[in-house]
Amino acid sequence: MIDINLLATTLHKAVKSANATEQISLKHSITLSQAYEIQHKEIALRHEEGEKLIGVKMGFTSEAKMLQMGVSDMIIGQLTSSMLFANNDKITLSKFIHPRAEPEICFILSEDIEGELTVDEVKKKVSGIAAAIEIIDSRYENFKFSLEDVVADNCSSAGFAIGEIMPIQTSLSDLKIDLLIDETIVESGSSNDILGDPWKALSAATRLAETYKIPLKKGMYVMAGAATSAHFISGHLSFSAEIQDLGQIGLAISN
Ligand code: OOG
Ligand code: MG
Repeated sequence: MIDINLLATTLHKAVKSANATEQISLKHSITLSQAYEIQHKEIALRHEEGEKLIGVKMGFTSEAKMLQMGVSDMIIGQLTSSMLFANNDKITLSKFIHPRAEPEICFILSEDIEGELTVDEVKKKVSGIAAAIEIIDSRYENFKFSLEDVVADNCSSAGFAIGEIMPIQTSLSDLKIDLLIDETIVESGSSNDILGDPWKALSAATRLAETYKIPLKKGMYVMAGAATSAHFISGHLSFSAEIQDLGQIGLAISN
């Protein structure tokens, strides 16, 4: 028997204590829909502590990420108010377990969305686009997981920051995307690496949000998923994302 509440509480404690926990799949076999139930329960525990849902994130929308983590399906996670940082904020490493950074594109929703929308439809539901950086921090030992494990762990969501919000450009074709650590480029990719077109990630987010009952509301952030593989940030001073036409966003690191 799977105890959804217990598994969610264990993951929530791992978040709060910044101590890794064992992969669920080593002991239990859970389905994808049970994994999303655990994710929802962990988010409910955050709500009880006063956090708010402020967006969603897509995961594994690029081949680079699928290869790096050894999984091959798109996933959706939930972004809460405690995860949002402002440009140049200093993050405290001890609040994370083994954080990694990855460069992303973020959409801001101009209206509530219900149901699955096509690429053409989602383009009319966005008020702005920004360069973004995501901090992922798997709550599992050694950053190892199955697809169900990572979904239960809210897709490793731990932090994010967005740059200046830009007006919508309907073509996000072939924009250069760089991840910098200590001001040196460590990964380079293209917006085309995100499902061939980041707008497809937003359309996919509407499908997964509908399937797994995650509300998409006006003003929410939707992260399209990393274009490159992610890098550990421990031992460094800063990291940033630079995206052609969208600008840059960076965070500083303290111990
Ligand atoms: C899971 C999160 C994946 C992305 O952008 O593909 C993700 C992980 O790699 O830990 O955020
Ligand atoms: Mg990501």
